[in-house]
Amino acid sequence: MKLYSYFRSSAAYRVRIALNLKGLAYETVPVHLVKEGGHNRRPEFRAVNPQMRVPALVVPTGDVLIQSLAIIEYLEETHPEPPLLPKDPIARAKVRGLADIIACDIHPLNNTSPLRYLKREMHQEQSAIDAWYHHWVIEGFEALEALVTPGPYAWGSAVTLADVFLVPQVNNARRLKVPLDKFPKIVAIEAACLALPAFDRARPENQPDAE
Ligand SMILES: N[C@@H](CCC(=O)N[C@@H](CS)C(=O)NCC(=O)O)C(=O)O
Repeated sequence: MKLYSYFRSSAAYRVRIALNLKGLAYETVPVHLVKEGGHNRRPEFRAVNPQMRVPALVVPTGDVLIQSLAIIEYLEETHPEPPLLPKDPIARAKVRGLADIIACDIHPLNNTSPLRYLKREMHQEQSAIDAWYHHWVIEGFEALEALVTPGPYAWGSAVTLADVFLVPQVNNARRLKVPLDKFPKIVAIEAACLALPAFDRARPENQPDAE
């Protein structure tokens, strides 16, 4: 498989973790999201993913899959072991709910395109953009801190989709200097996950395009 990725992209980081957890080999194709206005905007990448975002995964059929959640669900369906969702339907919905806080409510407000739009089109100062970023992360993390049940992972003793989404978002929050002292459970879950080789190998600094 071929993963179009950028070392700092938290959405690509999710897919890297899932591929590693499932023990699946893949080749990284780096797409620089910043240099020269973003290599993701070049026609050759637009032909891969018309949305011009990473991740995109080329699977063995030759199909290109986009959107980290859809990609990870494909991996779960084609390679069910180890499972990323519990068996019980209620627990599955709760784990999906944790992942969705990040995928649907935190990340879309804070990712590259909206932040760039605030700066260029809305002419906001960097301090206002940072305040916006911090606000949405803190609001989402407050909910997550109340909902997770570390044991030591976000949903008990097995790694789930919730951890796959949480660890990259925490990495992002650290990079943008969001104070994490109010979130001891989240920080403990991150530490437990990063002790696993599948998470460690997926870290931004361990990618071939890391700067
Ligand atoms: N919802 C998408 C988000 C993908 C996304 O926004 N990726 C960012 C990097 S984290 C990106 O490629 N941004 C480039 C841009 O917006 O120009 C997913 O989960 O895959």
